[in-house]
Amino acid sequence: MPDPTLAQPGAQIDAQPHSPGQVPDPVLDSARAQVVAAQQGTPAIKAFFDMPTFTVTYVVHDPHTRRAAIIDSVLSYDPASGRTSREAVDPVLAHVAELGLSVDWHLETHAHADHLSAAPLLQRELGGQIAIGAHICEVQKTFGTLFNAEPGFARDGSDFDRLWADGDSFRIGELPVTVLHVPGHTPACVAYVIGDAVFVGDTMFMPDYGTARADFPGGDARTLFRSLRRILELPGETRLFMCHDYLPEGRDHYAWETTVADQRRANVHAHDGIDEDAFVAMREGRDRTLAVPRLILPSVQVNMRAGHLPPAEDNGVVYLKIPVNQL
Ligand SMILES: N[C@@H](CCC(=O)N[C@@H](CS)C(=O)NCC(=O)O)C(=O)O
Ligand SMILES: [Fe+2]
Repeated sequence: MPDPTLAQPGAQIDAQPHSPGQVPDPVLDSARAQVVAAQQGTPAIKAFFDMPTFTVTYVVHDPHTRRAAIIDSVLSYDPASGRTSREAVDPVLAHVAELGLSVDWHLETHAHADHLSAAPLLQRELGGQIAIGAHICEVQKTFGTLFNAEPGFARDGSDFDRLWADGDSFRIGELPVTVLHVPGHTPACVAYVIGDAVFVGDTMFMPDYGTARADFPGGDARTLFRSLRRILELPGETRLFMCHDYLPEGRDHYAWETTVADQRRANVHAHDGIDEDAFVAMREGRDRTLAVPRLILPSVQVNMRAGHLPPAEDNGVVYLKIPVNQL
């Protein structure tokens, strides 16, 4: 029986831009051309759903070379005890070992506010480089100040091995990758266009859930709308992989894969025909009702350091801080 978490390649691809009046966007043109060219060389994608944080980690590999990337890994964390554990990473490591993959990249779509990244742990075990969008420096400045981080905490992105600018491209084995800067949820969000698949991070969620919140520091609803609609200019058959699923009412199973065409037709917050002002009013209104994520304080102070814990104190113990009455 086929593994339902192993995504299948898409069908015929529509190469034409959707909106004739759209402003020139050479980065998007090159991403669109890449999606078309990749029809014959689609990545193998395995999803791992972390139920405690509703996060999807992906292992993406080139079937020809077995070179791989791990996107948005999760280090399990119990805030009551302050304990980290390998619960979420062990199945990822088992998959990598079973298929004999060589992991070149640990890709973050953004500095997550709801879970700790496992990138350093995976890097220790598998090698590879940790990468995130270049605007992470803004996130590091904001949260470095909030957490009154030690003077040695670099706020220039140098904790990461690689910082992506909009339009950067690289390869996973023979698979072409284009990075799209898609701010709005956070200033540093990126989406990874890998062959014919896009890992959208926290821009949009499944069509029946809608979109990511835009009320974190440096977030902006109008910017988010432009970013997600930019992704939706890719060909209709382009496969889109979400970073979270929060199981909306009316659905009884978690889901994380959809297409550009499905989002354009059915995304409850941002389908074709919803204009920017209407989206912004909806998004800002909804954001006022959302609680602060359960793990935002531990997550951000670790993820701003590329997933590394803060330095140990002189007793050898690592502490995470809780700023009181600040959020
Ligand atoms: N209940 C979750 C919510 C986490 C959350 O706020 N997730 C962000 C993405 S990092 C989001 O956009 N959520 C949209 C929503 O909750 O409607 C938690 O506490 O961890
Ligand atoms: Fe997020």
